[in-house]
Amino acid sequence: MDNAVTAVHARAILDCRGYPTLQVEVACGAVLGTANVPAGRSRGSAEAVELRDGGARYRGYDVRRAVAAVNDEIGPALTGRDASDQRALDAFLRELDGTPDKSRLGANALCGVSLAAARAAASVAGLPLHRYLRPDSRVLPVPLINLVGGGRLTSNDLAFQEFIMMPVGAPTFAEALRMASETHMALREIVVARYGKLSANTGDEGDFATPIVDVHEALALVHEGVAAAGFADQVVYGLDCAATHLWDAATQTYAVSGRGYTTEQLIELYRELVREFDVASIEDPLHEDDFEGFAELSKALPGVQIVGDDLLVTDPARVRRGVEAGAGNALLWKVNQIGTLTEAFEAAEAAFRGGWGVCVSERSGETEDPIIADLVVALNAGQIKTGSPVRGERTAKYNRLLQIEEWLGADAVYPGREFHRPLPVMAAPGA
Ligand code: 2PG
Ligand code: MG
Repeated sequence: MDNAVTAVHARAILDCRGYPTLQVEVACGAVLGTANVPAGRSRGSAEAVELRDGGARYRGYDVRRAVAAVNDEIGPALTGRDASDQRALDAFLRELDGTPDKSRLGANALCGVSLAAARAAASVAGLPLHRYLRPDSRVLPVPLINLVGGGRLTSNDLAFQEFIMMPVGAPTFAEALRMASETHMALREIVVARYGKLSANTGDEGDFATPIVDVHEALALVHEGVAAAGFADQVVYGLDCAATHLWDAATQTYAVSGRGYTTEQLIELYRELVREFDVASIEDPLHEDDFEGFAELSKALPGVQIVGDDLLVTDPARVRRGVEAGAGNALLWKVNQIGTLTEAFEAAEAAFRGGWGVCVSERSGETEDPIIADLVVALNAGQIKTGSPVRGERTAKYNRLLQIEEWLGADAVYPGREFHRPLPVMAAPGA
């Protein structure tokens, strides 16, 4: 069998923040599939457990235990298994781990093996990964470009984590990316002129970490950059509020722009921002356990995409609960939140079946691995969030999408303003 796993190996490498993470290789004979594991910082508490060592090395962030889990336990157990049967392989990984949250072997260990196996199987088949996973995939994503940042991913006092432009008026992905790049350039000039040279420092995703406190001012700044670049009528806006990290359970309020907001007041603030700016997508507007609040907000803002990240953590069960409760209308999709490719595809399928959108996402701690570019095309998801169009770990994804778009040629579809249109239900890989 050409697809039989013959060896599995993991090593520690560095992510874009300089923290250790895993690189995993799965070999099927002479063919090698490699994948790097990303890491979040602004995480949901229901995410699968990422194994870190504690102790002194790398200030506790070392991943020697997860590396050993792959090299000493997962690798030998996987040898001889079929890398092209992703479902069976992922089910085996889950059984081997044996815990509901993947805390024994580590979701980082499992995720690296799951993704590297898919890559190995695609290489054996002689296909690019997106084609291997879905032969009919052809939808390029609208990029959700994080231009101004706050929250946990920067060092300023802005509450919401990401202020996003969405180049929905572009005819192709390549043109959307040009618009994003030219806007980033224009915005830098505005930021330097208004807030001073040091203010052009960037956050973890290449977004500007300007010393802004007021969320209106941050959205206005993004809009100003877009307008200065000449794209005002071709762009809509998005937010990732990451509200879990603004929530104070004791006072039942959110800390935004220097004051406390009740849930009702925060919903009113979103209404205001949607009225004032062309906001088309809001991620994690409320904290990670507030399914009812998400449902209320979705009713209050018809036509706006309400995305669950920390709320749903790419967990099929939580996505189904969200769909039933009407708690939003889109899933933020991150494989390492759940740990295996099969479960992540199941989560996307549950979202699609519910008529929801799916936005494929990077983590703030990324590497140069562009795998999510192939995965977003494989899902026909139509949306990707992978930071500003700068820094190698972000441009790796954008550049891979340029390559795929060119390969697809006339078959490529850029969904533009239809980014949230419910798409055909996708079968999980290996189905
Ligand atoms: C988010 C992400 C990525 P992290 O909240 O959506 O933008 O952050 O990877 O730190 O969870
Ligand atoms: Mg988020």
